[in-house]
Amino acid sequence: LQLEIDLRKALERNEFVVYYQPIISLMTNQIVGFEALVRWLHPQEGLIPPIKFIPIAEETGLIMAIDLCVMRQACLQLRNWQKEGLADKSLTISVNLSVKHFVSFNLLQQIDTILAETGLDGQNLKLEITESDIMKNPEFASQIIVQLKNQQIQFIVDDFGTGYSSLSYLHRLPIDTLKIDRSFIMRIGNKGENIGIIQAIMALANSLGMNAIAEGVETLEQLEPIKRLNCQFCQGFLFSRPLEAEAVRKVLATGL
Ligand code: G
Ligand code: G
Ligand code: MN
Ligand code: NA
Repeated sequence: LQLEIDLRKALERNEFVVYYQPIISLMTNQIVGFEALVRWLHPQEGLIPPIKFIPIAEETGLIMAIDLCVMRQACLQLRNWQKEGLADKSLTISVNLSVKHFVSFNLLQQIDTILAETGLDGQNLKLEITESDIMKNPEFASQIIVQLKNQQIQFIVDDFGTGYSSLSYLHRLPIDTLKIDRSFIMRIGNKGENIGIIQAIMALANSLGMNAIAEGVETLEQLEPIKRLNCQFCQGFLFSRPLEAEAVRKVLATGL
């Protein structure tokens, strides 16, 4: 309960900061976008990672305010990088949405408002929702995804491969990208493991006309098979950790 009170205070005091992790095209080796990742800059405790507060935020419903706060900051930030000439028109920002928020009735309106306030185009915003959250109610999820698609907003299925997708739904959803869960990338190179699951996800993505992002790539050994399987995008410590906005400015100006 104390944490809930603290989270409310943190929202009032704007203590949530956004870090940005580059997403790299494996065709061009260029940064094509960033994933926005929230941290809590606590006045006493310092930087607190999301695993420490997202679960309570979800239980208490505060997650919606946090998600919106992150979305607003991220959209504004990208718009400013565009204005400064640092980000070209195709660069995107991906924002995570928790399922409570995803199914809330006023999500579309809230996103509209943020885009209008920040001046960012819908085509520069992507939303990430986990596979398991989508599959909790795929019929409803598809309605929302279709409406967002009408506003040019693209969809990434996060943690793909861990959520028991109903393939009959997946092929009907206008989803842009499957993000291959980090656990599959981590196991590349382990004794007795192979890249079979990643290969299967790539085959699925290709046949559904979706792109794929390999998440959590830390080594060249992990990168090699991902490239060989023609995975389009990559995100991981090998290229960059999540960065503060100021560090992103440097990276956009001079490269990684
Ligand atoms: O940021 P880290 O690098 O520690 O992220 C840990 C987890 O927290 C990830 O599963 C990520 O999806 C989630 N997360 C990070 N930022 C946000 C956010 O703004 N909203 C929601 N709902 N989840 C987030
Ligand atoms: O939203 P999602 O669950 O996809 O959040 C991404 C999480 O993965 C964040 O916690 C981010 O910091 C983390 N991450 C990103 N790249 C790497 C990586 O290369 N290695 C590890 N261990 N974690 C990573
Ligand atoms: Mn994510
Ligand atoms: Na993930």
